[in-house]
Amino acid sequence: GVTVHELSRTKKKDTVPWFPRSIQELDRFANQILSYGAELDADHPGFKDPVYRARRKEFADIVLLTCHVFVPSACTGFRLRPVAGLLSSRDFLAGLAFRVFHSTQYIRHASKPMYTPEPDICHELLGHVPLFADPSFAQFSQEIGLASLGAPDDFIEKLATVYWFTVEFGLCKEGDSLKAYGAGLLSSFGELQYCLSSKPEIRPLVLENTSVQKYSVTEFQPIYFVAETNHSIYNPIPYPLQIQQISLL
Ligand code: HBI
Ligand code: FE
Repeated sequence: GVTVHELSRTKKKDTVPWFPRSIQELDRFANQILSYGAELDADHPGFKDPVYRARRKEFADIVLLTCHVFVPSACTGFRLRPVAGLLSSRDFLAGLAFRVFHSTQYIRHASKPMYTPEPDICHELLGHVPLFADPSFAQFSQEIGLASLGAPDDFIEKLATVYWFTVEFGLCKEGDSLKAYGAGLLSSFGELQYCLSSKPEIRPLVLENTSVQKYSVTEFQPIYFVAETNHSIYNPIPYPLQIQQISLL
């Protein structure tokens, strides 16, 4: 005979304790922590400090509210790899080929909270990470990375420029409205308002033109490119068209 054991989280006789069988199943217990602070020993300074306990609970509660946005990132297999600052376009794009996104960890200088010329952790987590949850966006990111591997410098520059005007500062159409999807816009309170105002120039995304457009990294963009939207808001460029256009560059 064959003995069948039931997987169970309750400690019934003859059952195997439940265990995760895929990375997604870790989500099942991510929110089931033991009672707040129970792991803090009675002689730990945090045990008797109500201000500390309240702050800790506040952060944990914020995570419960937000993590549903971030958890699906695991679905596309994209990973964040820490890096201490800006990488060259070639190196940064090469990471994408392996579904690796190089992410800074530091936070912008306190004297200018509304603008940073360098990526910082706010930009990475508010701008880039949520987009990686979308399978077609993840596919597009990997594709632009694969196209960069071993490519000559002038081709890398074009790919980096396309990346700039799409992933970083792209606008798209959603029905009749114009929407921002670029990470540089989603992580900038000021530029998000500005890009949808009447001030900047809006041009259609045509990769032959977009890939050679000059840009500045130290001020709001004077020009944005709008993708005609198709399937989902995170898929500004239909994937087959993307491959075709990349090979045209
Ligand atoms: N380096 N660390 C880091 N993070 C980025 O987002 C980044 C980069 N180097 C280049 C880059 N982004 C892009 O703007 C393009 O040059 C590919
Ligand atoms: Fe960025």
